[in-house]
Amino acid sequence: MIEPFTPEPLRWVAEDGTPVRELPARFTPELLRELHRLMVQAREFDRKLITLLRQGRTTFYAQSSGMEATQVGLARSMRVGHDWVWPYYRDHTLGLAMGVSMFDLISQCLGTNSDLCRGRQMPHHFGVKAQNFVSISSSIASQVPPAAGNAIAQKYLGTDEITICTFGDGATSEGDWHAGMNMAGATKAPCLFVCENNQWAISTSLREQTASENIHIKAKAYGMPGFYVDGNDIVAVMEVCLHAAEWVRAGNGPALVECLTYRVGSHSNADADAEKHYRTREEVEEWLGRDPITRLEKLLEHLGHPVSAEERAALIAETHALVDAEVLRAEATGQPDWQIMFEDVYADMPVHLRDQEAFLRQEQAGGRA
Ligand SMILES: Cc1ncc(C[n+]2csc(CCOP(=O)(O)OP(=O)(O)O)c2C)c(N)n1
Ligand SMILES: [Mg+2]
Repeated sequence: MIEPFTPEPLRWVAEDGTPVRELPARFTPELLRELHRLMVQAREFDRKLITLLRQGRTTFYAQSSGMEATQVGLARSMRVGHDWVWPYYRDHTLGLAMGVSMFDLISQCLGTNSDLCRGRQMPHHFGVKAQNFVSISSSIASQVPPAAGNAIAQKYLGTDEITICTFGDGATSEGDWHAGMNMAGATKAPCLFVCENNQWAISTSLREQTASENIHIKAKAYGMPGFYVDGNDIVAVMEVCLHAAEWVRAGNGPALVECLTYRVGSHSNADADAEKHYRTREEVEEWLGRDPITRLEKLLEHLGHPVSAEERAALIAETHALVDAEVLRAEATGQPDWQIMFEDVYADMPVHLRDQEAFLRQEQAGGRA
């Protein structure tokens, strides 16, 4: 039994890698190594995409470094392609761990012809139909009411699908968040809300964000259980999310999971060198010392299945090579033509858009007479 509303985050693995609760049988060395692989790949994906940003090949990126256990753990506790995910903009690691290909992600970031949205979305705001991974919106918490609506529809249709809705700590101050939570609670909709509490909303700290002691206690007001979990302990994240998802799937209504983690990098390319402006280097160093990948490596070592330095180096090199190859493959498909911005929305294009398209066509042909 996993208790909601605990004063401290639930944890399975201590920072030194020793289990503090019995490790469930599903955590075989093979699974733990697979989780490790996904987390290292995600970390290196961040590094490579930041390089692409600096080269001017993409224009926006929000890294998830430090938050890999939260996103990979959540991904591995859902039924991919069956459940529906309403994510937020830092969730590319969630997508990767759900099986979204690096090629699709990179194509979206570069806005090439191979991009599933063909360059119409802001970079790093992808959506992929195969995984029921709904298009990301930049407007904080705007995904929460439609996620509740999605779950209400699932309930009325009588499916055993559930909806998973993610957001940051900052999102919980938005009106949309409360409206969505209230709707899901009042209708007992099958929605698993997951707060990726990285303790900062750009430059606003968690303490400035809310007078509540933590985020998960807010669930009480909406008639749902709130679970508090160490978001840098992948075993804990998976166990709690699996438990909460099963509870939701069984028809009990929604649940909230708060994963306590930390964003070790900048918020996005809009605020490089974050700690110089709003947080101390000491704070960042402290959380770098609680790295989720290192903790999993220590657990594997404790269990007698260590990841060697050579294996880790090979995995990093392999990821870099894969990203490089997929960038070239995506760029080779070229940039979408300007006309595509008028396509795929209306079956019959409204008159104002027809006028705009005609205007642009004339401009492209050398300007108006
Ligand atoms: C409605 C709205 N208000 C403000 C912003 C500007 N903004 C972008 S990200 C962000 C911080 C969000 O923090 P959090 O929800 O904790 O997510 P994190 O970036 O930490 O993962 C803000 C205020 C926005 N995108 N949308
Ligand atoms: Mg945050």
